[in-house]
Amino acid sequence: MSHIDEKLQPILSTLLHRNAGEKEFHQALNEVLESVGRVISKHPEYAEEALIERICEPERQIIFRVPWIDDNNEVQINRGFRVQFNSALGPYKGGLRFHPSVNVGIIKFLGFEQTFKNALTGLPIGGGKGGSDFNPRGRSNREIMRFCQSFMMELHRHIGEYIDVPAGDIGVGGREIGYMFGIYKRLTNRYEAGVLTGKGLSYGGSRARTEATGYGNAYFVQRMLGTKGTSFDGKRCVISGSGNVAIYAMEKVLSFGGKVVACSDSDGYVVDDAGIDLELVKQIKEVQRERISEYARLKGSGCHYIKGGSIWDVPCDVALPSATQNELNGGDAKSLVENGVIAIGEGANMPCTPEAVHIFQEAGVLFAPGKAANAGGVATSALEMQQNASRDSWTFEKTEERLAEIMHNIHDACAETAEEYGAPGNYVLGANITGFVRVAEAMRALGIV
Ligand code: NDP
Ligand code: 2IT
Repeated sequence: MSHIDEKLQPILSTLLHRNAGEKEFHQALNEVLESVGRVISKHPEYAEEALIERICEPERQIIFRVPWIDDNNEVQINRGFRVQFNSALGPYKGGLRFHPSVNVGIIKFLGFEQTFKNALTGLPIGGGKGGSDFNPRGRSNREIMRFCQSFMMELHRHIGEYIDVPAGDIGVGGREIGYMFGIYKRLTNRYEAGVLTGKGLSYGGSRARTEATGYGNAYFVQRMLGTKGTSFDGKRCVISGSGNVAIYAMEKVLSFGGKVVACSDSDGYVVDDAGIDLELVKQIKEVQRERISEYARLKGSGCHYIKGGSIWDVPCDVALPSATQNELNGGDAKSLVENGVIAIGEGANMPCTPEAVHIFQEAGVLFAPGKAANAGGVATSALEMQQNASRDSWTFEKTEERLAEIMHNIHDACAETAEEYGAPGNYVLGANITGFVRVAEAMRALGIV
């Protein structure tokens, strides 16, 4: 709590107390309130009418039972969540995560971050997040379908194109969105395309949504590198994870002339000094749904797989953590800095611990926080909602052009705000303040609701 403005300290202690044990939510609250301290000394009106307390309290939290039957005819029970955090700027918007680690604190941290991220996009979307502690690993297609159907059997009454629009996140991709859209359509008897995003192209999805988060992160970091007169061209990059965000970050980094030398999953990482073969990663992860160790087995010489360990020991110029929260700690940050890293772009949500962020900033490493750098996914989701609302479908080129423009605008807004608040180059401060002010302005106009 040491860096928090005095006026905000009692607010933060109350928040920590009434959200006891929710450590990821505490971490996100700490980080945002640290930045907000600077705003209220300039604009005391944002600390009036309990605005900060209201912004930190989700509008609605839904927790439900998800019973389903596995392939052995056994009944399984999971817990479902949807936290509708803030609707000042538009319908709640944010992904669904299926992972055994999911709990209410994780969904609240994600929903809180999402609120400011969505504000940064400049598009009319509020913030929300949901998911389940369901573990998709090793489950058959039919089990995944039955789980998605049971999950939506409850969730459908809480969502809608003008209410709350979920999408994917960890463990939820095109297959799961398809199953959830199918059962939503049946339950409601409505072809309401705008109720979910990340849909397949055959039934109302947007081109470039699959690619958007990873591409967006690469666009953001490319622009950030540009402020120092450099670019991805010729740079060695390490990208953690090998899911949706990681794969398409690799694709765009390659097209910018960078070289990706390592990627991972939760079991270990692969290093391929010749450059990761993206088509092979796609085949293993998107088609076969296999482990990343398969990559080393199929690729053979020149490439090695390290079980466990830390991918951040691999020397690189640019690191894009794209797996999960707190995957990069202080020790990892130190070894990256010692190995000469110049830029970090958070593809995942809150992948760097506060200690790691501090180390990067002290060392003068360019640091792009997740709520800015990975906003391209949700921004393109909002473009999918636009296309659905106008019963239109844009080309890949047009959609990607909009995405690139949005990422550049987010970058520039964060950089300008950081300057305005006397901390040039501090994108964490820039992102938190820009997002906060946009939500706060709307909330002030809407009265105490
Ligand atoms: P995927 O499920 O497609 O991929 C997740 C990847 O991260 C997998 O390689 C997975 O490995 C690894 N991973 C997941 N959990 C852990 C863990 N606890 N420890 C180590 N590795 C882990 O998810 P996405 O690519 O969609 O999401 C990745 C991150 O990006 C998340 O933080 C998500 O919130 C964020 N994000 C996603 C967006 C999107 O549009 N999809 C938008 C913005 C942010 P394994 O297979 O072994 O579990
Ligand atoms: O964290 C995120 O921004 C996402 N998982 C994407 C959310 C969305 O609604 O597209």
